Amino acid sequence: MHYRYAFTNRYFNLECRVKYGVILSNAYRTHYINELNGDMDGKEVTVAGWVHETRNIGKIVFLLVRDHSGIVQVTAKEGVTAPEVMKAMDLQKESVVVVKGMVKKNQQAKLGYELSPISVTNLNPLSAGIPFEVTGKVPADIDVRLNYRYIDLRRKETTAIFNIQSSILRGFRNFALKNKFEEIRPPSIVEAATEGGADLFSIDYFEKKAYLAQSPQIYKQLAVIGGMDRVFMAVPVFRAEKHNTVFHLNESTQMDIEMGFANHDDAIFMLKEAFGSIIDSVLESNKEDLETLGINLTKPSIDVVAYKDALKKLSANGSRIEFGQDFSREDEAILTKEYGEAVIIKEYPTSIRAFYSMPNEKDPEISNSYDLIYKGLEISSGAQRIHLPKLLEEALTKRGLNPKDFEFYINAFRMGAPPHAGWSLGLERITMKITGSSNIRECTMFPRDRDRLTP
Ligand code: AMO
Repeated sequence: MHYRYAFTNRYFNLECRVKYGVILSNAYRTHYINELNGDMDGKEVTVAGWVHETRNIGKIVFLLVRDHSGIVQVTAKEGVTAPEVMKAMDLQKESVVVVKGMVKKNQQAKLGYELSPISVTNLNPLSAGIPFEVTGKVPADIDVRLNYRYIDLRRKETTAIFNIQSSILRGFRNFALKNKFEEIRPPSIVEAATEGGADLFSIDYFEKKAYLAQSPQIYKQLAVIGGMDRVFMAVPVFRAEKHNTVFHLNESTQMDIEMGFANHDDAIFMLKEAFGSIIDSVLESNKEDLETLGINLTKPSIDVVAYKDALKKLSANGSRIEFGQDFSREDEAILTKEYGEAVIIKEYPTSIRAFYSMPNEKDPEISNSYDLIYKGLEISSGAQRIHLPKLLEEALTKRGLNPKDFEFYINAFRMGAPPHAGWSLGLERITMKITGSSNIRECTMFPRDRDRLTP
């Protein structure tokens, strides 16, 4: 179905087209640039976007106009184009314009057609210099790009990353909804730590001290104890980690689930499903974006390997790791080489996991915990939780923490808490690995790190 209805504003009098329920155009344009084609020869259209390139060779003036979907050449010729339109095309790069024109077949144009302009309107004349080339002809330093992220987003490589990130979130949601998880909104202002006390940002909360949440951990557990059974969320988390690495942010986004009446095997099964759904979503929606980034994305199979077995493989590969230690970056690279692009390592030593991780029934030295390592980086972490209050108190005491400080949390386990398990997938980390980015800041639209608080 293809409907038309009138949609006007004070500058333009255009028609808005709705196709398959999607509003394709609006008050400023009749078409997105990628909707144009040579078969529309002779048709009058209006496009809106930015001036990507300009070329003036006297009797002919070229503009390349870019919107988020593509680039079209606008060609004005003396004797054909009205003189005032030729004049209006004297524009600086990155000016924001509306071009009304006629589609013209032209074998010399890159796309086989171009626009012959009828009117060119500069919507907001530039009043400041553009800090770097968006065409990519002159590479710009990441810090400069981040300072002007709104300009950086006009580069198609940057747009590709965030288009892909949108599909990752959608893939996660698709997985969760398909498997009957309900979306919840945990608070970001909290009273206590969940992932260890040292890395919290403190804030003034009226007469009290409060903190920004390091993870939605407690709240997703409470939702399950409350009987919601399966919950999910994609939320910002805040960690005051002082180190400045290419894998860490001080504000990141976690995609989490928690499920009731479940153990670690149930949660690992769901983690595989979620990962598969995310890769499918990107493969379905981002062919051009992957091409732009030069990425050949495939959906890997995922082995599940016990920590103890992984240690043997690592030792055979020359690693000095011993039981009770976490994997180094080098170890993670070896594991990827040995087990393939994606591998889940389970049953980590209890001593190196968060206090809420359930010790294994047969061997309490190991826990019912797991990580997903993708292309050499931990992108997800989870565990079956301790749902027995006595065991929870013991786990806290073993780590030198005072159970009294966790009274509100432990109390919830005294009132009918079922066994439960869950995990968290780091949005920026998985984006990093899917897009082949070497710095996590590339995959965060407005990153927060040790030195960056703006824009
Ligand atoms: P964890 O602390 O391992 O687990 O975090 C889960 C995932 O979040 C990502 N991540 C980060 N990404 C960028 N910068 C950081 N500073 C950062 N820290 C973590 C990683 C990591 O795998 N509550 C548990 C999860 C659970 O058990 O459900 C937790 O937060 O991809």
